[in-house]
Amino acid sequence: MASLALPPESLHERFEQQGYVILKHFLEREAIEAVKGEMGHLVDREAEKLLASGKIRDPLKGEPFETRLARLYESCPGETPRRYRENLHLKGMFGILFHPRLLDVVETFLGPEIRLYPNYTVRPKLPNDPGTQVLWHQDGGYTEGAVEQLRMINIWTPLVPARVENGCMQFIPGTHRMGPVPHVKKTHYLEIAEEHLKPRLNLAVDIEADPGDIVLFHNLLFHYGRPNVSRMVRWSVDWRYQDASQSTLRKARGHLARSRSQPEQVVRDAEHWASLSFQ
Ligand SMILES: O=C(O)CCC(=O)C(=O)O
Repeated sequence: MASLALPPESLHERFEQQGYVILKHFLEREAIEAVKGEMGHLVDREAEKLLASGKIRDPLKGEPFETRLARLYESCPGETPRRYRENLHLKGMFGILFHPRLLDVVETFLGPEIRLYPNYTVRPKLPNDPGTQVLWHQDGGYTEGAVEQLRMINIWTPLVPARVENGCMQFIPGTHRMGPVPHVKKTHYLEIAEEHLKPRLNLAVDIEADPGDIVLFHNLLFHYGRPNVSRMVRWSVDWRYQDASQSTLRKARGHLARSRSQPEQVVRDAEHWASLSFQ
């Protein structure tokens, strides 16, 4: 595990310029394994459901984490889970969502009142599955209101190596400075309106990353997940922090991750997190 490669000023400068920064080898192995363990349990439950409904005969218990979910749904591809969110109140998620060193970095951007924004997701991006292939968007495109005023930092981290072949993300550097742009509804996801996207697509960069790497990006940065043309599930986690003194601009309020003004409201530990629910 490495310490920060760049001092906070350079991180901020790069974030302001490009709209993202990557912290290599940031998370400890145990934190990642804890998330994978929880996801393994969720996949066990998927297998039990498929077994009970007669859609599979073998729950594939020995199949590796990287491929099991895809193999389980081979016979019913239209029914694959797209994401896990409401069911992430699990002890093993606490270590990354409330990671102290990550919150230290986030605090240098947002100040001491930090909310875990009510948009935290584990994505099993399945091979050749349009339902899990997120289209070009700004995160702010999914929120109504004055999104340009939201003081937020988005976080993305892979649970398996994310490469071009299995659908790593792409970013268009600098696009966060354009402010919010219109999005159009497509079958599964919103997409940035063509007149804003097309002239900039040639500037897109691949964000290949390994487990342990943390990608911080701006709420208005143009980004998408490439198609997964491998045989592997590209598992990843994305979540967001916000200045807790602001409104979320959503019905849900999220959870306090750090606070000097209301320390008693902060999520304390893994047991506390697991006792709470999505809100
Ligand atoms: O993981 C992906 O492919 C897309 C994630 C994403 O769009 C996000 O974190 O906002």
